Amino acid sequence: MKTIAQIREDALNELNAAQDSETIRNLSVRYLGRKGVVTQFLRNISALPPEERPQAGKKANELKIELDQAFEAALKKLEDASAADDRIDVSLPGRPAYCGVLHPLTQITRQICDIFARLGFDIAEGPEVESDYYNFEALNTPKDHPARDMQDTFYVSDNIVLRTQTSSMQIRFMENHTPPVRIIAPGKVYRCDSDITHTPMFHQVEGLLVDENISFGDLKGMLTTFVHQIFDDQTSLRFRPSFFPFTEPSAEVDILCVMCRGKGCRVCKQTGWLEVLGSGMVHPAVFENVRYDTDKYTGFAFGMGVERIAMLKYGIDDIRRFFENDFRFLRQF
Ligand code: 2NM
Repeated sequence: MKTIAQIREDALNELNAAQDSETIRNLSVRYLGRKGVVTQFLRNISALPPEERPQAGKKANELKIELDQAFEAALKKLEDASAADDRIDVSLPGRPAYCGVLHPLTQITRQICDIFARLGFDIAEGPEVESDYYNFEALNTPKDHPARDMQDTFYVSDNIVLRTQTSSMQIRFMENHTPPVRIIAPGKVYRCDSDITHTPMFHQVEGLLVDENISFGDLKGMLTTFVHQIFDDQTSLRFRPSFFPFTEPSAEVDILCVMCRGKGCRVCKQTGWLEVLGSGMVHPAVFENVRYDTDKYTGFAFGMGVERIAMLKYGIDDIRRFFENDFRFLRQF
């Protein structure tokens, strides 16, 4: 009898001290397993004097049930505690609430505008739904010009289009202001076009400077300064002859390929150069449309795609990234 009481006390003390389920399971094996202390005791009952056997057997069986229940209860208590831990792990770091950022196109538009603001340009903004007159006719773009085709321009009605360039704004401005004029027109423009470098809506900044004695040299100086500020002042650039209906002469501004530094690669289509701007001396026909004296005034104009500048500056190869609104992309700039 004394031994049973002793076994019980030892087992319960050890269970009390147990901290984890493995220790408890080991205790269970050690006391109640096939070779366990209680099991051995029951097996050895036959060695006791006959009159003690019934009582010893009864006590040992009771202890077996008591310990079994105690071990089970202790295991369940541990499991419940760890389940509670699964619900709230107070040691987990909090989820960060990211701060919003300016869209990369907003940032680049502002950088472009800031550079020209320091060069004395004012900002002129105007309608995106534009008349055929301001978008094409006043800009010396003839009726049979391919840009006026339904394939290239979004028509709202016969004489109303979504503007294909922001120069329409410059016509509006010139109608209401006499030279000197120094403006840039940033904003959205629309063309029926869609691939990895074209989206049906994109952003442009176009500039216009009109005064007495403005020459192609002024255009070159101004645009060289701009390119050196928006990229960096070591950037090589060239002026390449081109054509626009609203300028004569016209020139494309190229920078040395940022990827291969002029060696020729996939990005520059093996030419070593990347087109960044269109420009030219304003065509006299445009000035006549806004009643500027073509004997007195000359001017230059230029236009650039904001997406294109951003893609070259940041090495982005797909224009659609700008419009997917994936915060992982947008946050990088
Ligand atoms: C360009 C390229 C060359 C341009 C011309 C005018 C205006 F109104 F004066 F005629 N504004 N912008 C121009 C000239 C735009 O974009 C590629």
